[in-house]
Amino acid sequence: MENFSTNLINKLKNANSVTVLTGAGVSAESGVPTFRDKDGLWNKFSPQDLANMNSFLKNTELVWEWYKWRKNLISNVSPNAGHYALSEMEEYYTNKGKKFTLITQNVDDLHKKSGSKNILELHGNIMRSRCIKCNYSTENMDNEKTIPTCIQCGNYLRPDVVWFGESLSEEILDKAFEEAENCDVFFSIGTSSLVYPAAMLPVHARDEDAYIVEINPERSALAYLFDEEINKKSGEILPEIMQELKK
Ligand code: BJW
Ligand code: ZN
Repeated sequence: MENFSTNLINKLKNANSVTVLTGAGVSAESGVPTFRDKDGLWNKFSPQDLANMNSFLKNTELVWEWYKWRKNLISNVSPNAGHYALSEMEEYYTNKGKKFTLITQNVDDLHKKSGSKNILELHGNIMRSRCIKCNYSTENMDNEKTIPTCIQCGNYLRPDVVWFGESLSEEILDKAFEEAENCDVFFSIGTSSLVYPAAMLPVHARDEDAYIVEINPERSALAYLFDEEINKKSGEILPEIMQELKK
């Protein structure tokens, strides 16, 4: 148990509500590249270059090529021990009649696939596409087409994710802030804490006196804020935390 404090386990045992924010690092051990990785196939483009509407309108084929590559990669990987530990944590609290909320910035389906239920997807879901004109939404786009189009109106489909400069769903974001502000323990796991408004969530949790914990092998941009920093991989640490919690 040298990787985390007994204080954390005590807080978790006494918590009535636990909120977790995850980022790309949680899926890294499943083989999904993170956004700011140095060695990805796409590292000549930063997410800022690709994940915005201007790029989509200017370089539609390139942006779709990137998304199709990622969709394909994501469909072929499985959740890792970190995802499973989080779904076990949800079960642990809900079985006790307590609250557990998982807020994710990830657009992959790995939390769902590992059995988590109460998930707030802040940045959408890559498996869904929607029409840029009529908003028709579908999970079954025509993968053969270089640029998939809407079966209702013929306009371009786009991935149903949140790009830079776009607003997050107000309903999901309000709920995320509410759960951050009303929890006893807040985890920020596998995120660089560079992208807003998600990066504000631990700040709000701390302001409302939650015990805030970061799990990340590297220190994030906001590491200094946290009550406890666990500089290890989530797939290694989360199962250990669950094991202690269940004792
Ligand atoms: C491990 C690990 C292991 C590795 N275990 N860990 C100035 C101030 C404040 C805000 C802004 C600003 N200028 C502009 C903005 C707004 C902008 C923003 O935040 N920009 C910043 C870059 C400065 N935000 C927005 O535009 C948002 N919308 C918005 O604010 O609306 C209002 C508005 C409207 C108009 C104008 C201005 C404001 C929208 C943000 C949407 C982000 N979208 C993306 C793409 C989603 C679709 C897709 O997937 O394609 O979301 S970008 C990308 O970043 C993706 C991620 O969800 C997000 C966060 O990345 P994440 O998850 O943190 O990944 P990484 O790669 O950064 O980090 C991985 C971490 O894991 C690392 O730390 C590793 O160490 C760690 N790790 N292995 C645990 N095994
Ligand atoms: Zn349409």
